[in-house]
Amino acid sequence: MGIFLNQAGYTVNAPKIAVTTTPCNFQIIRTVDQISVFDGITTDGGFDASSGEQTYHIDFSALTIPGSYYILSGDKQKSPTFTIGNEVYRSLQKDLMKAFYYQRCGCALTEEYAGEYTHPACHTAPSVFLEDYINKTPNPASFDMTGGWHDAGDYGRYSTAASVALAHLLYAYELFPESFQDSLNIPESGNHLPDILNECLYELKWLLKMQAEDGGVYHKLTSFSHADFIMPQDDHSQFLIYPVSSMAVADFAAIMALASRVYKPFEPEFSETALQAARKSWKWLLNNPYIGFHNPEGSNTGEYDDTCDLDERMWASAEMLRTDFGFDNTYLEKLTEYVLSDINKTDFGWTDVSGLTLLCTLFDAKHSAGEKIENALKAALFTDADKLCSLIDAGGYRLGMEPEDYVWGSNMVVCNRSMLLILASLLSDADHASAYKNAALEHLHYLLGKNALGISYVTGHGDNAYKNPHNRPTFADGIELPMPGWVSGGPFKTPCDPKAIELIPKGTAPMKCFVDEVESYSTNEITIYWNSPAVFMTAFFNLNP
Ligand code: G3I
Ligand code: 9MR
Ligand code: ZN
Repeated sequence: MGIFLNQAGYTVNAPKIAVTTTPCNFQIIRTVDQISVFDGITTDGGFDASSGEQTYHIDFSALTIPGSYYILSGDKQKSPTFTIGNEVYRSLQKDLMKAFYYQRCGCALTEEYAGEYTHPACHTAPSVFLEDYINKTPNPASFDMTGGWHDAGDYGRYSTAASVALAHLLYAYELFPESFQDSLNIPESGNHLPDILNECLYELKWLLKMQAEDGGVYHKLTSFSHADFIMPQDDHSQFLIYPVSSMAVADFAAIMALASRVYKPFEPEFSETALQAARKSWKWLLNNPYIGFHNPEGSNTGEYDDTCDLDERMWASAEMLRTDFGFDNTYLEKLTEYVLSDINKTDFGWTDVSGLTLLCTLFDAKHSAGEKIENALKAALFTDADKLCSLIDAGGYRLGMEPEDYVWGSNMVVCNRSMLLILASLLSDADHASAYKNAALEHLHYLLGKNALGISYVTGHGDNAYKNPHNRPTFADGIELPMPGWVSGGPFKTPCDPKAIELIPKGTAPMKCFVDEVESYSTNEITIYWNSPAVFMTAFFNLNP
């Protein structure tokens, strides 16, 4: 039961289709005066495999007058309120981006910038190598590894997760710079950098500390076990430098090459440092095989284990080629080898970063990779984009998702697919561009409430936004509402935390396997790389309403 729609709202000329599960007449009521401004009857939306529901569509695309509304059905169901207007995603984008500031580690969050979500500096003690910690080495070497963003609801900092989040943000800035003019009210605001670059610099400077002398990059910096549900400044556990993984090295080379390019006009010195760091890690990659990562016995912090590093290496080669063209022939050699192999080319998550290759290469104004590689990447992009469009037309909730796609962090899959469709839209002719754009937009609608639970998966945005993210400060700070602008991981078809297992009956349809409970880390955590693709999406739609 219910009427499900984007609770943040719709841009004026966007198609607007809400979903419900019973056929009915409907009216659209303007909230200022409670007057009905539009009416109609539902159409058959078909069976939706991911929700297990027969759906009906409420199409009000023809309503293009800006304002605030809700839908009232013949059987007296009322939808959440929504706005029509071309600025509807502006505060959303700002909050999604500001969220990264709240993750800053190693500095105090002051009232001026953090409002009520203040806390003193956290995790400022020196770190030691995991090996020394396990062997209880007397007087172990210790290092200043402070800074960066907390990864998620935990206090760890992980190189691959960091790189992927940074990539979504820096590419968003590179493609849609006009969308990042608003101040985020962070300590650096008003300086010579746009705030997205100020915020990313905080993470990049930390990430540089994760590079070893020989160009290797440590996989993660975490405590041995997750902290209790306490504020970050109260977590005094020893932070540990875990071993190098080849995924971390390749992601590092890629993100430093990208950063070197993006920061060059603003911070030439940092740009040069990033380039030198990238070259060093590239060399490491040429001389070393795949090195995986697993936690040692007894350690339960995030693993980000990955059995294949070819997609990371492919992305690194693309970025090195574009930023450092002409410096080293191996960039193009390697890129050619990977792109012409049969590895996937279209994912944007932390396990599979292959799509970032496409993002880097197809938007390179110098066309450093050449036509053959560009064509191979384009073919992969459009094949997948068209598949997603067919899925949207086949599913009642109009989403490029299948039941098996509801993995841990399914909202990232949703956002990543939207990114892919946005790229397809940017790279195609006017006719096709609008179809891909509308397909991408359906994913934003899903995230903000057009889903079988009618939940907005962004804190503070929507009448029925979730409120209890698995986030340590949210639990420990004693403040009623969570910080705004956090994307939840979302439905997970096989939830594996005790709270979700207790509350979600076996056999529940994938799209409904979610609980808004602070304990549910497998359905309701937050992370930097679930927010970052949402920033990418909203930056595009704010510029192209
Ligand atoms: O790779 C397989 C794939 O082959 C298979 O089809 C699919 C079906 O379920 O599963 C895939 O593996 C999943 C993997 O993520 C990659 O998507 C695992 O089942 C799933 O358990 C795993 O979840 C990860 C989770 O950590 C547990 O390792 C999440 O993606 C990842 O976002 C999450 O990350 C945690 C960090 O460890 C710690 N910090 C918080 C963060 C968010 O919860
Ligand atoms: O809180 C942790 C969350 O950030 C991680 O994503 C998750 C998987 O690594 O683990 C959570 O911590 C749980 C731990 O794994 C098991 N004991 C309960 C912890 C949460 O209350
Ligand atoms: Zn911290």
